[in-house]
Amino acid sequence: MITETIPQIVYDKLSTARVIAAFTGAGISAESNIPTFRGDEGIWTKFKPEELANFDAFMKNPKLVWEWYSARKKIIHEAQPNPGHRALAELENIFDEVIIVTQNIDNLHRRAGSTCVHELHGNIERNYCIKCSKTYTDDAILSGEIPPKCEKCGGLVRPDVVWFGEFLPQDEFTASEEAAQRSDVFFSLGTSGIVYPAASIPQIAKYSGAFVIEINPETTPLTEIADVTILGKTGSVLPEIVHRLRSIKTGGKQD
Ligand code: BV8
Ligand code: ZN
Repeated sequence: MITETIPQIVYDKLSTARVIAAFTGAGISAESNIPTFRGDEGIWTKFKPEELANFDAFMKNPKLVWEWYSARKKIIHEAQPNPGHRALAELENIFDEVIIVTQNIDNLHRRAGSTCVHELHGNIERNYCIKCSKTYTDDAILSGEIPPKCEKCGGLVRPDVVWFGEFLPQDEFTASEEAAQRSDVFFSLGTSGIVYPAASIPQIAKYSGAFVIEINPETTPLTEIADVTILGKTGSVLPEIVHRLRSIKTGGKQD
């Protein structure tokens, strides 16, 4: 079902659910003014993410790749969690278990208050030396030369994110698969669903019997496995769902 409003079945399924999982992509952070990858806004539209977010590009032109990442770090440092992130964090007061599986590297789910977050593609606020693995915070990095060099061994420092052609952190991926398998309701939120193996997580949820709800202003390849696709923005649809859920759970007393 593809709809612009929230159908009753969403509330029926949520009211009997125990475990909720949410798979998120760049779209949930769009309303925090962080450009998505494949949208048409943002200063880096002339590059495809695959061209910059890969190790060879980094080794060939570490300065250019670092210019892209330091520009994104600055945008992310100024960004705030939006009502979509906060609604997901609020779900933890309603359900026994809420697990967030994110492709995003912006740390906004944790900053919104979510306590169980699996980061499939790393976290832009962490950096490490490619030679000796010494870790660096952004403060240490952004105040110095670009590309940053390791003070211990002189090696190149890189952002702690998963680039194209690189394996995802095994522990995070395994935990995300398990969350998908155990979820009663599985949200797919603000993702184009084209980057693998991350995009296999919603499929695992579906084939494990979860009720799959997609929220996105447009349909995606995941629409065909979703039970409901709500054509809308997460920053408004998720708070509406949580608001209505709270009143259902408190027996309809309006807060
Ligand atoms: C891997 C971190 C095994 C970095 C990212 C050839 C060689 C090697 C691999 C491949 C290959 N061909 C294909 C592959 C696999 C490849 C892949 O999937 N490529 C795609 C492009 C086809 N995957 C990999 O390489 C992965 N590793 O396979 O390892 C391996 C190892 C060695 C050799 C072979 C295989 C690693 C993938 C991870 C890449 N890193 N990010 C960084 O961020 O800088 S991916 C990047 O894309 C981000 O993580 C992002 O989250 C992710 C997915 O994009 P989305 O989040 O979905 O964002 P997008 O902009 O696409 O969509 C936004 C959506 O939001 C839209 O639908 C829009 O409508 C919606 N939206 C907008 N506003 C709102 C909204 N929704 C709701 N509300 C709104 N307000
Ligand atoms: Zn080093």
